[in-house]
Amino acid sequence: MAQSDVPVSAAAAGSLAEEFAVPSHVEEVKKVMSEFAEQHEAAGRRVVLITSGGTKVPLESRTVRFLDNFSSGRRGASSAEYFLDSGYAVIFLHRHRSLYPYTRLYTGINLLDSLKFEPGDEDTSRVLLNKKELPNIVTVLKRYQAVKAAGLLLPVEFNTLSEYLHLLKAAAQALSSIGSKAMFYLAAAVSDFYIPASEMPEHKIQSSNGPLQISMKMVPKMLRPLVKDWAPKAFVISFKLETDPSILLERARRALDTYNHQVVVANILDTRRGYVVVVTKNSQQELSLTDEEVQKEIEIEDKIVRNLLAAHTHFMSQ
Ligand code: 9Z3
Repeated sequence: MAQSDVPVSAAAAGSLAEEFAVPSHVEEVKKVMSEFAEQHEAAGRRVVLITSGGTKVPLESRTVRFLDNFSSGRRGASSAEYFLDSGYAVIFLHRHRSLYPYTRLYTGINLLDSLKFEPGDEDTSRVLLNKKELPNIVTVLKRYQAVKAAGLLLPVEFNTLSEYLHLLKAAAQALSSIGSKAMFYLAAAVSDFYIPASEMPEHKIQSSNGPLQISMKMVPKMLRPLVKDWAPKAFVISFKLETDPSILLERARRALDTYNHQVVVANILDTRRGYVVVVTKNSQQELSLTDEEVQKEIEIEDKIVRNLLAAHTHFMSQ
């Protein structure tokens, strides 16, 4: 959202716990993330935290309605696979039920249509899989199981904006111990607006009261304390989403100047599957897919991850 680069004071960022209820499991998840990062760093791996999916902002305490940010989670889920292929360990902080690495490839398919029941007695009845209905299932299953067996993927879920903010802070603190070997790949679509708990109606808003007018507050920008205080040595990438191409690059540059992180990946909603611009303080690189690449089912995330991997290596060497 365009207003999202309004700088927020340290005081506002510091009031996170006052403004947004702390989820009960956040300390426990932080410990798991710390152990994950340290274990993989000790094994010589880099660790990337990927955020993925859109946040949900409730309009009522007993929530019937909420404001949702658009994101299918595909960018985060497919990028996770390319990072895993490149030897990274991945913490996947994602919106509950948004697209997930590997299973994302089968979301359009009704699983029950690809199974066949072969009756027999208790010991011999079987369920068979029609491989044609699930393209590349054997290869994908092998990749998924190898990643699982090696403990390379740590999934963490969020639903609301509040959960997202607290878990991102916890993740940043958990990864600070591995310094520049940590990468933050912030692809989630995060709301810029919320209704403070003190101003939120408890019960369902009644339409009998007439048209609805809502006033929302600005969400504190997490990027500033993340880069400055929580994980100052990490390699940080944010995503900039716009619908108007004429303001995209200016917004991306402004975000870099404001937060002082390393990379902004800029994209336009309608063309995001085939075109992005990787913007750094002194460079600007367009990545796109040719018709031939689209035919071959090459994904833009493959190119984004390759580009960032090289940039991360360079960053670590400095
Ligand atoms: C993105 O721009 C992602 O690339 C998409 C991916 C959400 C467009 P999908 O999940 O889409 O594959 O369907 N993410 C960042 C969106 C965002 O809200 N950015 C804020 C902004 O642009 C900064 S944090 O102001």
